[in-house]
Amino acid sequence: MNRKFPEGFLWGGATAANQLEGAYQEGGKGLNLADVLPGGKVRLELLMKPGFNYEIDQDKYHYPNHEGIDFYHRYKEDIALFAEMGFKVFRLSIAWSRIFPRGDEETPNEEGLAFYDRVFDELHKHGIEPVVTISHYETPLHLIKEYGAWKNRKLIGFFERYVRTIFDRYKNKVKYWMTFNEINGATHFPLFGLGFSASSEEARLQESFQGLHHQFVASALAVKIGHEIIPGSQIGCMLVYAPVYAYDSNPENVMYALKEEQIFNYYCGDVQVRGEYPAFAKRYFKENGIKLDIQEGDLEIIKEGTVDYIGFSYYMSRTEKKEKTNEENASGNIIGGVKNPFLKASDWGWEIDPEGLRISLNKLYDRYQVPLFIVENGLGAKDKVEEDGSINDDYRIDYLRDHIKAMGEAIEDGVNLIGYTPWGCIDLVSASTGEMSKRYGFIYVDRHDDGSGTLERSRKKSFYWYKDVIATNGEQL
Ligand code: BGP
Repeated sequence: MNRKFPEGFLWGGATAANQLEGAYQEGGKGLNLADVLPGGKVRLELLMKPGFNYEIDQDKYHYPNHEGIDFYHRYKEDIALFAEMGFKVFRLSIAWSRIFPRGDEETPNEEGLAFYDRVFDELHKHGIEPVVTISHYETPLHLIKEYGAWKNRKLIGFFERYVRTIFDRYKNKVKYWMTFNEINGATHFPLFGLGFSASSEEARLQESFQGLHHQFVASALAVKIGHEIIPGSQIGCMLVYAPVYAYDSNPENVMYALKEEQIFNYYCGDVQVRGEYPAFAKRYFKENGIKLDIQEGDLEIIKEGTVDYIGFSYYMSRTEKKEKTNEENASGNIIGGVKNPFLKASDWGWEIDPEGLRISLNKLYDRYQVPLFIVENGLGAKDKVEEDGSINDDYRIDYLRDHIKAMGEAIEDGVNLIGYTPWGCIDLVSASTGEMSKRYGFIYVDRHDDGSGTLERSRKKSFYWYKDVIATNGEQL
């Protein structure tokens, strides 16, 4: 018998606007970052190297986010399927450029606001509570081209206007919010979260830590404003969390792993949860030639706008060694590290480590003592549709079962975990590769890497399995 989860545990699934909505030029929406990212292997290369060129080359590439999985027109059907699985919550993001098409105008786009009204109403009709990410890799393109995105302090003011607008509009419909998706990923791949790619490899740290400072102020303002406009709202940060293991017990490797853990995993959490820059930042900045421009009043805002909970994504752990050779690199894992001899990896090289989730939950709770919410987790895999139309994704069920067991253990360890929304509960466009064939869903979508397919939805084996998990509150795995 498995562990039953706490009463009221928030089971559900997670998505982001740019990866499922499509309709990229409908309803008055402006272009955003995701609209200019081509699909296929080239995406990862472009994402990781400095000097990304934002000009759309329609003839050369396919842009999978333009159509997504057409949630914009099919949300009713999709929400009915989520309800059939028994979802308590559904995580989605609001595309900033649907609300402010350019990002810097004074008046919002009513059609964009009305679209999310319809989506939230539909969710509530089925008794599903929305969990909204305010910014998920979707900076309006105009803000990128005109202002240099989060490099520029002006973005704080534009973001403030955007959050006031959506808090006001949805105050009776949305209680759970998160500010910036995977905010700490910015130092590795600034393009996604900060909307700019570094001007050079040498400039990457300076530019991304400055961009992060602007986001910290913006996020803290959002928390303050949200609490004023929506009493009782829960506003969280969102981290990409991969616990860092030392490759072996050599103290030099242990220290190296600890330092990586501090700067990658804890830096943003410390600022957003504790409201202060951590002590270890000073030395790191000095050694890496980073100088932050912090203006008067910024630190007070950060102090006053601490988050209510930590939302985080968990896909894998990371193993570190001070001196590593090329062959030891964990291939495919975009966060880096060396191969862990104890772990198997997904087809994309992401190491599978359910025990690492229990470790993560313990570490995060020990450090912060605020409620934790796993807002992404899952296995990207290629699915096969059988002749009778069935999809037997036992590998996905195995992955999720092991991770849910680890969550149960962590709760028993004393961790306050409030919910679980596996990533891509319906197949959608992959963020790092732009592929459709890297699937996470309980619901299959007939759509392929080249843009072909009917977009028809069907239930995978995992759909029925997850439905039972929710119905028994985690007891039947
Ligand atoms: C996270 C992002 C998601 C997402 C997921 C899976 O980093 O927040 O947007 O897509 O990872 O990654 P991928 O789609 O690259 O497999």
